[in-house]
Amino acid sequence: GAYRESTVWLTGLSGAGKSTIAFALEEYIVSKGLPAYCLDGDNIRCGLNKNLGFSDADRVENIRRIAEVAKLFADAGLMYIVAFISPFEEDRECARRLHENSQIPFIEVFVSTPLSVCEARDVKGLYKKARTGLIEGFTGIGAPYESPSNPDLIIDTSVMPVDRSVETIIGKLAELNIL
Ligand code: GGZ
Repeated sequence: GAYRESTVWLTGLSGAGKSTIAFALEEYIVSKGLPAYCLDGDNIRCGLNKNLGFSDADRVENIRRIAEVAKLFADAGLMYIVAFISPFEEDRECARRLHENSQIPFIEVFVSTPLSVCEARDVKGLYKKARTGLIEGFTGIGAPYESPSNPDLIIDTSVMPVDRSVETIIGKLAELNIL
């Protein structure tokens, strides 16, 4: 099938469902014989960005590098799927501009699952640690998350299951003639 190199950028709180959606989307695209590659905090923060923590400055640098890598991968012909909290609007806008300057489609997906739901899930126990002060500056508790003002899609996994979320993104990619 035909496809266009592109970056799908998922943003949202810890536990919102970004990585789950990202890897399910990757699996779908790869099952169609097309090249997709997914990056999330678990893989990139252990390697390329292992010298970065969670201060504002480090998050800015984290997102800057990821945006550059995404652009290069997309330039090389891949459909890139990025799943980071990416809490700052300005950094996400930089990532968008970087792509658009190279004529690479950039699709920002706001995974808008509310804090209360993310915290109730607490898959890794990090919210509990943040509430008890064991982690300082946890996004949504002691550090800000700036919701996107103009995302291409909004997905709330507290009301939409993963398969429907993936279908919604695929529908958007089809509408944009990317997939
Ligand atoms: C937010 C943190 C923090 C702090 C560790 N704040 O649920 P997770 O574990 O897998 O997702 C979170 C991940 C966030 O990394 P990102 O690279 O996506 O963040 S950013 O875009 O803001 O640079 C969480 C874990 O790392 N984690 N400490 N203080 N998330």
